[in-house]
Amino acid sequence: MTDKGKIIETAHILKGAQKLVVLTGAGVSKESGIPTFRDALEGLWAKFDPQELATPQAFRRNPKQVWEWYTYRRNLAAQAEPNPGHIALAQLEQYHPQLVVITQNIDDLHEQAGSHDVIHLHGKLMENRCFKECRGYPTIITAEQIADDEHIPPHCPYCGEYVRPNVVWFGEMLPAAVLERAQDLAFHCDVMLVIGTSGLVTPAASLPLWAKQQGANIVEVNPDDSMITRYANIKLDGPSGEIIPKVLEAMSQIDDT
Ligand code: BJW
Repeated sequence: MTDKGKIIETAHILKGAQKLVVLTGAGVSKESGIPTFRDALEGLWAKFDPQELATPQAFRRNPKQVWEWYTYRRNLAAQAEPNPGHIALAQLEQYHPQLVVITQNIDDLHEQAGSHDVIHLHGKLMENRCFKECRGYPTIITAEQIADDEHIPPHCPYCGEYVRPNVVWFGEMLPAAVLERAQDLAFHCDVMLVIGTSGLVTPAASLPLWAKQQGANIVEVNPDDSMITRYANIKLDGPSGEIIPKVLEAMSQIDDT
């Protein structure tokens, strides 16, 4: 099938979906200037493997280094704006007002683009919590609470332990309620649109597989092949900032009469 044919078929599948769910990964934010997790980071951080830094062990070993890595990424994210892929996904709500976007991303570009229901599987980059969870999980620490603490990383105002970003590192459980809701959506959708993920990291990578096992159509958007590609019903090759707006445009041209 031609690329145009695949876009049109995708438009029909998405428009006809009873329960559409979107799963996104780092690729959807790449055109906003946020490097994907497995892209080599540039400059100062190029010599570090992100998989070595995103762990509680790394934070215990070298809290300053991990904190500074997140500061670098927070600065990048603060300058980033939603790209046409985020915006087109938010506009999908005109066809599916209850649309849920399940994202592995810790940025808030889906929300900035106007998506109303976004599930963050791996937490939120701009939030902090106590490393000891001294007041229960999660012990969120606001920016005001650490504004006067110049130490890197700052200290928890309740117990004095270090403060860490409110994200999910390797070897940590995903927040139970968040994972349960995502699993439920995967089990009950009839179409899952999977965008910009390598599909290497579980349990997020299992969501499209569970959906597929329940009979859902899987549509993937990714310029490269991923762990999802082999069982996707349709694979759209290309950057999401180009592909998703084209799908939305094709949806608008479907005659409903
Ligand atoms: C485009 C594009 C464009 C480019 N348009 N697309 C062995 C030992 C220990 C643990 C494990 C183990 N084996 C398995 C595990 C479990 C582990 C895991 O999966 N590890 C794998 C690496 C093997 N998972 C966990 O530990 C999870 N917890 C858990 O399972 O708890 C139970 C348990 C505990 C202990 C032991 C076993 C089980 C937690 C996972 C947390 C992941 N956290 C991170 C960091 C978040 C904070 C941060 O960002 O700093 O989340 S890791 C990182 O990967 C980040 C991402 O959300 C996640 C997924 O990455 P994603 O989004 O797929 O990005 P990339 O970069 O991989 O891919 C980008 C894609 O975009 C590519 O395909 C490009 O082609 C594409 N692309 N441009 C569209 N323009």
